[in-house]
Amino acid sequence: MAVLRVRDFDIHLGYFTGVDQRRLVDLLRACLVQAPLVRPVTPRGTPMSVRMSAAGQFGWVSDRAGYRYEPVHPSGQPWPAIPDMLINMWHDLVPDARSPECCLINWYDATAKMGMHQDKDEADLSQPVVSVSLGDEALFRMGNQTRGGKTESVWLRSGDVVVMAGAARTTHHGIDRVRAQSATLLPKGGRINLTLRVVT
Ligand code: MD6
Ligand code: FE
Repeated sequence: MAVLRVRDFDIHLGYFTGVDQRRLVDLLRACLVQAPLVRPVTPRGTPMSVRMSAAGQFGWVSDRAGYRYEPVHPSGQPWPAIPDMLINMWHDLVPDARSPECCLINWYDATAKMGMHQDKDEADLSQPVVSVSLGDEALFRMGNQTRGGKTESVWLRSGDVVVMAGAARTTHHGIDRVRAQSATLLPKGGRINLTLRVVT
């Protein structure tokens, strides 16, 4: 399988086949029945454009009280288990890492985006983040350890998996835009991004 290396990010092109992607979407739908998507607000009260849920021991939550990992969904219910397909992918791609404790589920509609950021709310930044793209294509921008500077962008397609390890783990990155109706995986369109993380 082809691996594209851009600025320390390893992008595994087409890691999941079409059949696997459809199976994964079915498993995620079951997760979202137990832990429905919510639209988070930033600590300042601004609604984010993505909708979020999670699976695993922890989910990442943002509200007026701040950004943090929580062991339960805002409803008070525990998060569902991370599907085995994703656990197997994790151990295949990052065999030396600890087991993932969170699979963040982000749903992007055609207008959603994610500003440049670092993922730094986890206790052990030596552990990787692995990110799965499903559905519509998205323009993924990769920057630097500090804000600003030159960047490089790549269109992520359904089934692609990005490994953020080593220097890439703390590199700024974001999603500029989603290309509407560029995939048929999700009947109503949109994009699902899964990020698996070790939290503790
Ligand atoms: C992506 N996502 O959607 C990359 N980070 O391909 C992220 O970098 C990300 O979706 C933190 C929280 C949610 C995300
Ligand atoms: Fe991120």
